[in-house]
Amino acid sequence: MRGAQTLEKSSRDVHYTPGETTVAIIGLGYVGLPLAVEFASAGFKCIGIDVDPRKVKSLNAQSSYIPDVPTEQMAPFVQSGLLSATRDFSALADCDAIVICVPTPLRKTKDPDISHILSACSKIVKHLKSGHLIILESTTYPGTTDEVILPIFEESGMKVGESFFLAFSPERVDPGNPEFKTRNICKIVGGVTPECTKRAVELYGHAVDTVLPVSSSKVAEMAKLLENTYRSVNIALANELALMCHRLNIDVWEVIDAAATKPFGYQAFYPGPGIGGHCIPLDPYYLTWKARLSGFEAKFIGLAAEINSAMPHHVVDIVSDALNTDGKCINGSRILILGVAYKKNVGDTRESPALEVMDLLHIKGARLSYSDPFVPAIAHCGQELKSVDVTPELLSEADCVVIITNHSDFDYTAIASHAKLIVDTRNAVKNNLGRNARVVKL
Ligand code: SAJ
Repeated sequence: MRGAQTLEKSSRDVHYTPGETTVAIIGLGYVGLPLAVEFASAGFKCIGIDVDPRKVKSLNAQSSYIPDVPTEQMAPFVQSGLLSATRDFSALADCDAIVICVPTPLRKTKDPDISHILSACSKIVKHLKSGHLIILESTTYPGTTDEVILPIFEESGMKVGESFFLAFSPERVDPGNPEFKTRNICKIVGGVTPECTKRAVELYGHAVDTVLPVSSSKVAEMAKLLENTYRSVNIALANELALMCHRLNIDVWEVIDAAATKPFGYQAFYPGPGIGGHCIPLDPYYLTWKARLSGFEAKFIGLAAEINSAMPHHVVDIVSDALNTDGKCINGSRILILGVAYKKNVGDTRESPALEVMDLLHIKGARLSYSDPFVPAIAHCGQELKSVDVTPELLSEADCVVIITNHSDFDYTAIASHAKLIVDTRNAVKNNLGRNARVVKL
């Protein structure tokens, strides 16, 4: 990879050796657990530290709770003692490197919430010892590593780049991605000092195929935010185009497919019911918040987030208009939601737009049910709603079927032939399906 650095090793540069080095991974979620397994498979003793006793218990019982980490891949490392988990931060005393993979959500005010990072660092500093390499992987705003975390560790009296080493390396895990896993996704690494960068590059070089050193932790923090803000902005463009095409009575999906024939200079993004997940809805706010602190208003990024977060309301408007054409209103209508996960073929409902669409429809009096093969139950308006099976009867009884998440498991031919009215926010019901239903697309 251009700019990537292969590891030129000499004895003075070797600090981390399989069989001798112990790596601590703080946070055993969808980022930390795959990383722990990669280090273990490279021969490093790996200690996972998590505040959730269930994760610790499951790992030590050789049972994986992360779909991307098969139990059969993880179990042998637990069995051999290479991989273990604990809730006790004192285990850090036996570690040489510490990687922090904790969540970075947003507060209700859409401001960054780095409390999990601060909590981890306040525990690490109690066990900080000479030679420790600490790497933050959690997505955060530029400056977190050297303006917030570094002072916490330097309270110990130790000097960064000399007695301990600190770097940032963005996680780039894409849950469910069959092609790109932790090992074969280029790892960007930016240290607080050149020696910090060098040591982090050396360590990751054992667990990841390609490592790219950059000049600072800020560059590494910013690169991650660019990656995901790029998606937010382009998805917002697709959503705004959909709003435009809806008024102009143009099929936005056909427009996008036509544009996608351009072999260069264009990447297809698609409109949808809004954006969900743990990254794209949040990351741009980390960027705009930090920019605002330095007196810069990132208008473009903020507007994109506004457009994306307005999409659930647009979906409800389309449902209302579609029912109205049938002489019905949302109030009292039986509405079946297909797919509540935040994207296709996953079971994660975090920030899922489906939940907001359902709340808005509930407020307007809809009689709601949902089906999602990946999500057996959700909390909805203070009660538990269970996923229902999609049957011909259920489809024909519904006044409107709303496709929010286009899981591959759904039988769209059957849906199109039994439903009366479909609002399709993902272009899932292709035009060529023999259908009884009237289909209204985003
Ligand atoms: N979405 C659209 N239109 C699109 C693409 C996505 O509406 O054209 C929606 C999805 O339905 C979802 C949300 O946006 O609700 C986010 O989708 P995503 O495809 O960005 O998936 P994520 O949230 O899992 O993003 C992750 C990110 N990975 C990391 O942060 C490490 C992102 O950088 C990846 O590019 C993305 O996966 C991916 O490519 O799948």
